[in-house]
Amino acid sequence: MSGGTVVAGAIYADDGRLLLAQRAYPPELAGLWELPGGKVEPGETLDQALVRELCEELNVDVRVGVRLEASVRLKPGLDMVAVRARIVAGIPDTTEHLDLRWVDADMLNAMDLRGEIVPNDRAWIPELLADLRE
Ligand code: 9L3
Ligand code: MG
Repeated sequence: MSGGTVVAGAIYADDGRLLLAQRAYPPELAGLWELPGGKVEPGETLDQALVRELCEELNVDVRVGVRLEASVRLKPGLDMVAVRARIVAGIPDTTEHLDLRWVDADMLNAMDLRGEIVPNDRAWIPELLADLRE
């Protein structure tokens, strides 16, 4: 149950903003904001897993882009990576999350300072801010 990889999507809209999703569980993460995603299943590539997860969680079809540099050790044997993506079909919907929000650099930075981001996802904030400020 412990081995594997979690893949998360840094989804950018055409206007440059980034999609954040508010976790509903577990209790210690509920209410905090993350890059949406989930576990890579046996036999899947990272990209395939991200497409599946974002379809399941947000009801959108995405085109996968370039990975973020930072990877995160969630626990021994379970690592998390993030991949940039764009929506090619659908409008993001909450099936598993409490809420969704499109943010620019200032909004993301303010949310981080207020402690509203899932702690593990904070490793990506420098790269996300750089993308958003491009
Ligand atoms: N996790 C952390 N940040 C994220 C994602 C998608 C997931 N951006 C952590 C939370 C859970 C584990 O990875 O402990 C599995 O994620 P999920 O399947 O509950 O989304
Ligand atoms: Mg998930």
